[in-house]
Parts: sequence; C-alpha cells; structure tokens
Amino acid sequence: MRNAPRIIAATAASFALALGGATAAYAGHDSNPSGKVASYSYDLNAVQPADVPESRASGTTRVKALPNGKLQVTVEAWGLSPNLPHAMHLHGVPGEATDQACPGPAAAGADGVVTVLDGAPFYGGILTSLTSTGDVSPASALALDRFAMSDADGYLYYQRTFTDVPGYTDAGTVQVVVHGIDFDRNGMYAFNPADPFSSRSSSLGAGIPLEATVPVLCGGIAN
Ligand SMILES: [Ca+2]
Ligand SMILES: [Ca+2]
Ligand SMILES: [Cu+2]
Repeated sequence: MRNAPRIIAATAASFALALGGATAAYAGHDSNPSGKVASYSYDLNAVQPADVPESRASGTTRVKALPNGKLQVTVEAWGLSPNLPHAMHLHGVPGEATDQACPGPAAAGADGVVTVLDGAPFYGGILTSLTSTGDVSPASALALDRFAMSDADGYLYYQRTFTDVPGYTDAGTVQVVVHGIDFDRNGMYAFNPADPFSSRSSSLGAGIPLEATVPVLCGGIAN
C-alpha cells in the first residue's frame, strides 16, 4: 500500500484541474457583527447508496472562524475504511455565497456509485484540501501521504487551524467531503479486477482507482 499514495499523488494536478477552478483568492470570510467566534457544527452523512460495500460511515465536522481571521476545521468520523488515509476537502463555489448541498444516493446513476464528478454539481469544486501538513490548495487534493488516517476501527480525527483558506467565504456555503472506500477490504486503494467496485477507475482518470477518490461522507450547513 506504500506505493499507492505516490502513484496517486502524481495525479493530484489533474484531480485539481477536474474539480478546481477554485483557485481565485479573495479575502472575504464570515463576518460576525458581534465579534464573537463563529462556530458551525454539522453532521457528515453517507453519500453512497446502501448497497455500496464499506460505505456506511458517519461523522461530524466543525468549522470555527477564529477572531484572528484563522479558521479551525475539525472532522471526526466513524465507520470509514480502516488504516487508510482519507482525502478531505472543503468544497464549494467561490465568490458570492451560494447554497450548495450534498449528493444523495440518487446521484449515483446507472453505475450505482456516486463518483467525485457525480457529486460535483452538488458540492462544487475543491476550495481547500484538508491536509494535515503542508499545502492546502486544490493541488493537494489527492496528496494521500498528507491526509489524516483512519485507525484500525475506522475512526478518524482531524483538526487543523488554517491561516489562509483559499476560496472560503463562510461556513454556510461549504461542504466538507471525505473520500476513500476500500470496497474489497484488502487494506489498500488499488485496482482489483476480481471485485465489481474495486476494479473501477476514478471519474478523474483511468489510472486512478475509484477506491481512492470516491466520496464517502458529506456535510454542510446548506443541507
Ligand atoms: Ca455514478
Ligand atoms: Ca481495496
Ligand atoms: Cu473532496
């Protein structure tokens, strides 16, 4: 499995290209007339149809705008594919506040899986990569060596305070999306021709396993 992140990282640029367009920087953020800390907590809900294997996760997230202009993002999730990094992003539409939402199972379409691109009309492009270290731009969308890992029980905890959040306007217009499902439970994101789900490619590129990019959890204030 150690090889997988390297291979996938090489494709991060195309991932960002496919979903990005969210690179324009702008200074707007949640304005709170009281000057108090604005904190938003919401549930993360399973994105996939119930018959997609290993997709029954749940979670919570908190987006807290600190008085110093920093933004603290917390993600806690249960039931994820264990012992694997999970790409996570703030998704949304940069610019004017736009209510986006999370895709439901109906967004899966004929192939029975909600892919990244199936979800994009709902949650928009990537504003911020919720990496644990280093770059947080859309270019790090699939930098799996820098995302939080689930433990052996599929539990994941993530918290990071951002000094500069590209594309962020306010917590009411972003979706937190967590990616990655080990459909065949072999402990890695990889192609497995023998498995009906793990054999598939990501909607972002034929060389990327669907397992690595498929959305598993989504949540936001707008929904
Ligand atoms: Ca689909
Ligand atoms: Ca797998
Ligand atoms: Cu994402």
